[in-house]
Amino acid sequence: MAYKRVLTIQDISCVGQCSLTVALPIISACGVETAILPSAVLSTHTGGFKGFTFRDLTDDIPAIAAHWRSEGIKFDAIYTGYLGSTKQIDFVADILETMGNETCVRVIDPAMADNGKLYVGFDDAYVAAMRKLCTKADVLLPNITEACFLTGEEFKTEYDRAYIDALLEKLVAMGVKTVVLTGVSYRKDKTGVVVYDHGVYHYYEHRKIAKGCHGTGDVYASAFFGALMLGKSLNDSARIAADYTVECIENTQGDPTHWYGVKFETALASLMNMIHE
Ligand code: PXL
Repeated sequence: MAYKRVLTIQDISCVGQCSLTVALPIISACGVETAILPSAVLSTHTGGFKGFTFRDLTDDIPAIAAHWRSEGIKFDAIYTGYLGSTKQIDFVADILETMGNETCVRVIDPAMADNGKLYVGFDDAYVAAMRKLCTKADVLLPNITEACFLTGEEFKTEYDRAYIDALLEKLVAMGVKTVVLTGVSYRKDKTGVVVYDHGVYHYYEHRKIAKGCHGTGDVYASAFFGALMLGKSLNDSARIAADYTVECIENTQGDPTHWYGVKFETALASLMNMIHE
């Protein structure tokens, strides 16, 4: 497998085990050179800490991209996550269009919502900009809440296959090639991930351990992306990332002081075994 250089664009939450502090170690551990573009710097993530700081890096992005262009830097893949502002999304769209090489794979996690609600600080304008960005995705990685915000479908906690099919079809109608939809639960104590690739539906079901663990979307997306970069198929990458994320949650369960993220470091060895199988 050729050595790959990828770019990931998301925030640095200094404390909280999400976004870049998760993506960089996981993707690097997969053996992939990982360049980063921080969208913002926060003292912590926004999901439960009070009084966090927020430094928006939107205005730094054009100069960073211009420098990379002058150096002739291109990427084999680009993976975007939590972005810092509505204006920034336009800059990120430009990077997605111009900074990839000919075979560049563009993976977008529209990290903006969970459990039926937008994250603190996001509004309808942000959702509209994210909707536009998502049309550029080769692989889109939403949870059900994000899929609802992107498509205008009603958010439901109980649903059937027809509801999920409608979400997937609407996302594809936006121009997305492949959707990896996380947190799809058809029965008690189980959840799973749907890979919808060019109209073909594939479901990987796994145990549901705890409800809504923080940062698991980023852990999942990073492991999925790392596995995909190593040449694993979409379905295998989705399964490996799910098994890894479940193990991270298991290793965190029972520690009430660790409410803000998952101990993803403790399961990296398992992830390595799975991706090198
Ligand atoms: O895990 C998603 C995420 C990333 N970055 C920041 C967040 C969140 C979720 O709340 O607040 C800053």
